[in-house]
Amino acid sequence: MSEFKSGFVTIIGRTNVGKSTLINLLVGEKVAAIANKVQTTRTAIKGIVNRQNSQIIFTDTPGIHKPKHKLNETMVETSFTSLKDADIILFLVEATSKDIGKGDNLIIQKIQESNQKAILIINKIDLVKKEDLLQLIEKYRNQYPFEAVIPISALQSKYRNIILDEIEKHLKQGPAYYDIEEYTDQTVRQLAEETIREKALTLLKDEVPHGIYVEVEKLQLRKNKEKKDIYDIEATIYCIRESHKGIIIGKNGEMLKKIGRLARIEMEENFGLKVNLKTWVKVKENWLDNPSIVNKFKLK
Ligand SMILES: Nc1nc2c(ncn2[C@@H]2O[C@H](COP(=O)(O)OP(=O)(O)OP(=O)(O)O)[C@@H](O)[C@H]2O)c(=O)[nH]1
Ligand SMILES: [Mg+2]
Repeated sequence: MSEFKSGFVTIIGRTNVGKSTLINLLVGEKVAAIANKVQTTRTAIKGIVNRQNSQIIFTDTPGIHKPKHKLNETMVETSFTSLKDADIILFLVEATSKDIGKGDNLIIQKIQESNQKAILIINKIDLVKKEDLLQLIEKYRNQYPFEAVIPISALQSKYRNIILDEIEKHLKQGPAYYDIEEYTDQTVRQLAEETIREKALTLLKDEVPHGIYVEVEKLQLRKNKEKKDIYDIEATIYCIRESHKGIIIGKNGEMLKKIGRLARIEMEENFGLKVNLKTWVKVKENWLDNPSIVNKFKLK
């Protein structure tokens, strides 16, 4: 029998390049919120992959960007700190970039400082022509000695095993750190908060979704009349302005209903049981710079 291997893999990259889409693809479960907006992921999230002879623990991180407030600063700090715990780094970039930008160069510098092995993943190849992709690969290869360069689309499952096989090659002998039933380090409460926030991010525009955080106040498991398990979940969506509150609730409460409905459907699917979800909206000005709230997102 071949030896069992395990290791920690941190996924890092600029905001919106597809890191969370990739961790979900690799784990095969919804562990991280995805949105076509910048700064979707706010904290480090673990996703666990169990293979026949290995266990790989991935960490999805907030996208690297220029911080504008305390929350942003904490997010970027979390991402760079997560590099230190990694055995292998997956550096994710977008195939649509013409050159290696400032943010990507900063990440390369941090990878170098970490002294860890790094694999470059070029994502969103569905959006580019082959010759442009080859040029970008060449540029990155000249910039840093990556263990491998893998062009992918995180929307296509055929790339899953290509990435996992490559990672496995670099893993060292080690134990399974997590039970095989576990696929994330997040609690049901955190998953619920992120699901609601993801739906708000997807449905809302401009700066409204970026000023949102969600807090689950009640999470209770009970049996319904048919003796089936059901979660009663009550959550508050906090936003930074009174005008945002109006937008989140929407005309006749339509927007809030829509956010709640989509979140409930996804939670029922992911948790495998019924969910009874109630949501409220409250204003909390300046929370983005409030250390006691921002600490919630800090690396623990
Ligand atoms: N066309 C295309 N879109 C993709 C691909 N992978 C991800 N996306 C989209 O890119 C957007 C951002 O994806 P996320 O996974 O949220 O990106 P992220 O890097 O986690 O973003 P942050 O958490 O903000 O740093 C979403 O709209 C995804 O659907 C891909 O291979 N091709
Ligand atoms: Mg993300």
